[in-house]
Amino acid sequence: MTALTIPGLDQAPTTHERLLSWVREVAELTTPDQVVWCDGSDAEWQRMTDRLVAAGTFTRLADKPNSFHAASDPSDVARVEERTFICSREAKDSGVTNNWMDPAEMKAIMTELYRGCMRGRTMYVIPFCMGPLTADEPKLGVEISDSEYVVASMRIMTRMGSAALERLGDDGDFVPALHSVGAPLEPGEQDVPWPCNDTKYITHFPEERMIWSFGSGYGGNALLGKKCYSLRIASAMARDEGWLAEHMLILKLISPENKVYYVAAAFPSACGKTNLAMLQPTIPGWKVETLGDDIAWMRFGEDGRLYAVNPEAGFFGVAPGTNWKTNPNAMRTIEQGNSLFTNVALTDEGDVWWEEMEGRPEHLTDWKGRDWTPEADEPAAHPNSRYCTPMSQCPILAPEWDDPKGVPISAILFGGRRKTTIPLVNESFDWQHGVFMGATLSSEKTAAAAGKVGEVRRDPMAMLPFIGYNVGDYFQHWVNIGKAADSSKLPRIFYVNWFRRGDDKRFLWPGFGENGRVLKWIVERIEGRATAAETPVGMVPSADSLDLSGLDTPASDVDESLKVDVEEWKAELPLIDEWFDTIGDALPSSMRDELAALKQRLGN
Ligand code: GTP
Ligand code: SPV
Ligand code: MN
Repeated sequence: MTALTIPGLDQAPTTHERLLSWVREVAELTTPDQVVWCDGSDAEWQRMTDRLVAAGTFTRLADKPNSFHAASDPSDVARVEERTFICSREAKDSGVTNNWMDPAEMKAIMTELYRGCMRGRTMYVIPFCMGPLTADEPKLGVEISDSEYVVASMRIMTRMGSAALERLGDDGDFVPALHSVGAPLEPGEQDVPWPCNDTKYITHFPEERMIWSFGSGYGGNALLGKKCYSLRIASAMARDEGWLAEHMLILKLISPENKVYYVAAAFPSACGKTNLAMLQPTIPGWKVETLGDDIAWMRFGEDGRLYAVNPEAGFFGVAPGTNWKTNPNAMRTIEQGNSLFTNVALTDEGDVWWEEMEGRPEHLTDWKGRDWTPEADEPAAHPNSRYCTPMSQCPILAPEWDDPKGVPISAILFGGRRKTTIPLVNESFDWQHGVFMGATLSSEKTAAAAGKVGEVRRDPMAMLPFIGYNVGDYFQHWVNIGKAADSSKLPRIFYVNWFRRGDDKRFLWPGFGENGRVLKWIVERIEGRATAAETPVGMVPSADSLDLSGLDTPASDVDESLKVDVEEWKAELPLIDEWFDTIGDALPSSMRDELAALKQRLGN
C-alpha cells in the first residue's frame, strides 16, 4: 500500500517517533485536506480567528479588543454525560458513574466514525501542557482536532504550542487526544458556522491514557485537556501514583493580619467555583487572590502537606449571572479582551450581553441569532453560555499561580446547590467523615450538562461525570490519602451550601462577596478561635461565631440557613442508602460505617 501524501504531514517540527506515527495514522484514517502543526504564536491566533470570522463562526466584538462571539449549533451546548464512556478493560474498573464499553468494541465503532471524517478540513496537531511547563515532570498532551474553534480555545485554556512540544522532546510521554467534529465536507460543499454530528462519543481509555472524542465542538466535549485529561485520565493516574485530581477551585485567602491560607473547593458544574475563586470579600481587611476556578491537582509535599496546582491557564466560566456586583474580577478579566464568548447574546453595538448583566438592552441578537427584546419568553443567552479568557488577565491572580510546587491547602470545601436540608457551613468531625460528606454530596442538576435541570442527584466530590475509574475505589483512594498523612497536616474538610431557600423561594444567604464571612469562620476554626455547635451531621457555627457585622440579611434568614433539621436529614437517609446501594461491593466499608454512625446520631 502506498502511503497517502497529505500536505503538511511531513512538515512536523519534531522527531518524536511515537507522536509522528500517531499523527500519520490519524491523518490516514481521517483524510484531511492538510495537516497543520500548531505553534501557539500570535500569528497563528490571528490566522485561526480570521478564518473563524470568514466562516461565520466568530463575530469580532466592537467593544473588547481581540475578542469574539460564537454561537454553537443549538444541539451542541453542554457536556453530554450519557455519551461519556470510560473504556477500561474491565467494566468493574469503570463503575457506575459513567458509561462503559469494551475498549476493542468502542475502538471498532469509533474507527468507522473517524474514517474520512476530516475530509475537506484541516487537521490541527496541538501540543499542550497541563500545569506549569517548568514542572519536573510536565503533564503533556497532544490534541488532534479538525476545529479552529478548538485551536483558539486551547490557546487560552492551556500552555499550548512550541513550548509544550519542546518539553516533549524526542521521546517524552504524552496523552494522545483525538477530536473531530464529525462533519466532513464534500468538494464544493459550503461549511456551516458550527459543524458537529448528532452522533457523539466522549471516550476515555484509562489504562492506555488516551482520549477519543467525536461529534461535538462544545467546551468539555472538545477541549480535551480540560475534563477528559485533567480529571478523567488524571484521576486514574492519581490513583496509581498517590495523588488527587479534583473538580476544585484554588483560592488564596489573606487575613487582616496578612496571614495566608489556601483553600480548595469542589462544587458541581455551575454551582459557584468561579465566583468563589474570584471572591471580593465584603468584610473589611480580608482579601482573596485566585489560583484556579475549575480543576486542582493535589499531591503531598516534602513537609507532608497537600499542595495544589491548577492544570489550566484560562477560565471557561458560566456567563449568565456574572456582573459587576456578583463577580467584578471576572468582569475585569474579560474586559481586557483576548476572550471568546460562546452562546451569549450580541448587543446592537457589537458587544456581548447575558442575563443579569448590567444594562437593560431594548434589543439584542439572542444566542440562536434571533431578534430579542425584553418581552421575549426565552433568555437571550443560553444558561450554559461561557466566556473563555486567559487567567493572566485576572486582576487578583495570585503571583504563585504558575509555581510547579503548588500551594499548601488548609481547607477543602465540598458544596452543592440544595434548596433545603444542607446548612450554610458544616465542618466534618475528621478526615474520614469529611470523605463521607464528599461521597454523599448532592446537588440540583444545572445546564452545564444536557438533561433535566433542577433534579437532586448525588454528585460525589462534584466529580460524578469526571471520575476516570470506579467510584467506590475513588472513595477508598480518598480514605487512603487521609491514612497516608499526618492528620495534623491534612486540610480540614467543610461542607457548604450557598443555595438554601426560604418559603418564598428567596435565597436565605446572600452569597457571592458575603461568602467571605464563611471563609473567615473556616480559618478561625483552623486557628482554634471560632466556636461551633456539634450536630448529628457535623460542626456548625454557634451563635455569634459567624461574623455578621454590617450584613443586611435578616438574622432569622441566617439562622434558617444554618439550621440542621433532623426531620429533613432523616428524609435524606434513604437517598444516601440508594446511592450507596448503586455503588455495590466497591463501596468501602468505612463509608457504610459512616452512614450507620450518621443514622445513629440522627436517632434513626
Ligand atoms: P463550572 O464552570 O460549570 O464548573 O461551574 P462553576 O462551579 O465555576 O460555577 P460558577 O461560579 O460559574 O457559578 C454558576 C452560577 O451560580 C452563576 O450563575 C452564579 O451567578 C451562581 N452563583 C455563584 N455563587 C453564588 C452564590 O454564592 N449564591 C448564589 N445565589 N448564586 C451563586
Ligand atoms: C463544567 O461543566 O464543569 C465546566 C465546563 O467547567 S466544561 O468545560 O464544559 O466541562
Ligand atoms: Mn467545571
